[in-house]
Amino acid sequence: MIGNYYQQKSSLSESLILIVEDEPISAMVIADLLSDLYQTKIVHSGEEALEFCKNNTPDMILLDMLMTGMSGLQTCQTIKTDPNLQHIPIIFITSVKNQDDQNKCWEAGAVDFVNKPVNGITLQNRVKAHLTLKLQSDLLRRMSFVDGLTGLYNRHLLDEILEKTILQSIRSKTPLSLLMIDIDWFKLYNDTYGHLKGDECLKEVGEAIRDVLLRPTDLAFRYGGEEFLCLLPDTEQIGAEHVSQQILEKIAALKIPNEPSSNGLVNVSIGIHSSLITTLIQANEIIQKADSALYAAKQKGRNQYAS
Ligand code: GH3
Ligand code: MG
Ligand code: MG
Ligand code: MG
Ligand code: MG
Repeated sequence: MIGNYYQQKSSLSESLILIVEDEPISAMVIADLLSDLYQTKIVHSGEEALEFCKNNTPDMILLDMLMTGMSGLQTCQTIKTDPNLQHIPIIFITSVKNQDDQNKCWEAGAVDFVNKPVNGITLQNRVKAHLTLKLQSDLLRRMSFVDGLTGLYNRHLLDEILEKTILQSIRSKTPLSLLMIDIDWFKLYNDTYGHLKGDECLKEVGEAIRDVLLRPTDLAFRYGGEEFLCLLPDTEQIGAEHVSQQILEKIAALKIPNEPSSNGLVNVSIGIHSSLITTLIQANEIIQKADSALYAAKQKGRNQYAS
């Protein structure tokens, strides 16, 4: 769920806390202590918690240790090995005092414990402290994944997720498309209009590319100086061509003058690589293929796509 990187909660009160507790009365007591301050959701088993997390991303999980079915420990272990969920802080709420059992929870990735019966003030303060840390680390993560100039994702995030995206498309047997986009004659643009205008142009082109991508799973990155990369999961060649055509049109419609270019405007060239990946390949192999296609588009005269 990469779309999450764009969402940033601005205040603690927007936080969603998932309470996982098999005793309904205990669950209600905990929820009552927190529901005026945060969004809360109660589920009664580890299985239900995992189901809920398929479509929701809580900011914190309060987890009972002893439950019928999946134990709290097993639930914690499962969440902490899921790349989409592992950043969620988990606090165990438990009457288990046994040090060995508690050690296992720490090892599984718990951030804290609150003892039962719950002291309301202690619970509220622990939750607040850990949610504050979570908000700050989300903000840092977001900053480290976004390019400062264009607001698109950066190369750092691409490196983090491309391999996972490849694995995902092998598993789901769906084609993956990559677009490598490069502004035409951009060195001459800078030479003609100056570097600051160049920066403005990069921003506008980046925004235009992002505007074309409508599916939440489509992602746009600033790959390098004046190069952008779009990652289009579950998209075959024809879909990638359609997106590329729209990007060419959207950028043409910006009508940013670039005198040295053949039509006097800022244009881009796009290299498309689409494939149904069946065996594991390296991330840089498919980038290389999109790059070769980009080279072909440049050779054919720029302001077009090629594959
Ligand atoms: P081509 O059509 O073959 O792509 O020609 P080009 O001039 O665009 O290609 P080249 O790779 O020679 O030039 C890229 C230029 O992009 C050179 C560099 O000054 C400029 N550039 C890279 N990053 C930035 C940036 O952050 N801001 C500005 N203003 N210019 C940048
Ligand atoms: Mg219980
Ligand atoms: Mg370039
Ligand atoms: Mg170049
Ligand atoms: Mg260029």
